[in-house]
Amino acid sequence: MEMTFRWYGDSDPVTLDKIRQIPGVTGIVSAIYDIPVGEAWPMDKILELKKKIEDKGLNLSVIESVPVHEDIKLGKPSRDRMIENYCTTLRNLAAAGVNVVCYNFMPVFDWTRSELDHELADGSNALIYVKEQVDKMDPISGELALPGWDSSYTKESLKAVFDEYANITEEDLWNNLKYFLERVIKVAEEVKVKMAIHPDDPPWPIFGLPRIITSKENLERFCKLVDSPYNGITLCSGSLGVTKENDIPDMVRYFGKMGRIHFGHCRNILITEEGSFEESAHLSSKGSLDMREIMKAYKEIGFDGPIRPDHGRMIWGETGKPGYGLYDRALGAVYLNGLWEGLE
Ligand code: CS2
Ligand code: MN
Repeated sequence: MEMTFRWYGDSDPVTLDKIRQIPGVTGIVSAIYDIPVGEAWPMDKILELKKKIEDKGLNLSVIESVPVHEDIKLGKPSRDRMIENYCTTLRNLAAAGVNVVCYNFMPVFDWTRSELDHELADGSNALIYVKEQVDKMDPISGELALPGWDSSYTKESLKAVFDEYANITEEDLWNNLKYFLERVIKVAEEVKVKMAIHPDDPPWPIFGLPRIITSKENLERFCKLVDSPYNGITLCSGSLGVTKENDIPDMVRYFGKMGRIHFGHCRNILITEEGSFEESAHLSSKGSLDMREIMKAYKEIGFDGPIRPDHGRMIWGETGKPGYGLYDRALGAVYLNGLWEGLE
């Protein structure tokens, strides 16, 4: 297992100099943020990113994410050109020595929460999801924005994309995902890049938009869409773990033994009531997931890929990108490393 940490590039207040002082973190998870979704990532930008990271003694272990253009998810005719570009990016990443790529297939929105700085009992601030509040949110009012979301939408373009999704069923989304994978995995195999889909967060349909990467059954279906070891998963415990039916250690063992887990996101969450949750500290006793059992499952499958702590709370007065401060994620990394060492 390689412990990694997400870095949002030069504008990230959590600098590489800080990250490299976290004991046991050797890998960086990053991306190129200034290329429009759907365009190919040029070689020089990839090499520049890699050099910055390696100059600090760290590895560029994972790209999170190479985003999938909405036209691909919608199955529009323009998707062929976008998929072509996606394949070029994979070839370029491989040529630069990067071999794990994370992405997701969630329509329009990435992760969704109702509050980004909810104060927990200990005075720290966390992202939370309260079903009742999300149910009342109007995503096309133009007033909502979450850091995980594509900020390039205007009120009008958001309305337009919602209209397009009105005709897309879950089965359509499965078909569009299959179409994408059939083309991309062929290239991934050729250049040896492990593709790792991130589960939907939360793992249920939101704002009337379909979501399919949500459960063991659906992940199994996903693996079979294109039955290749390069068609794999980012097993995100905090995304899948908010429904009790998703047994994370079981999923780690099951998909791990199939050789399909290429990246682990290890974070805890506290289910507060059905359909609602808080992002707790990583420690097992603070949330609903048994983190030791999860790490034990990774140990059992002989996992040697990258793992990262996921979102952290804001503690010790830190401010910054919600979920992506330094302190609580660093505690998470060290805690996960401690569990791992204890399981040796
Ligand atoms: C991440 C996602 O911050 C997060 O929750 O796990 O934004 C993740 O990067 C994407 O869903 C993967 O494409
Ligand atoms: Mn995640």
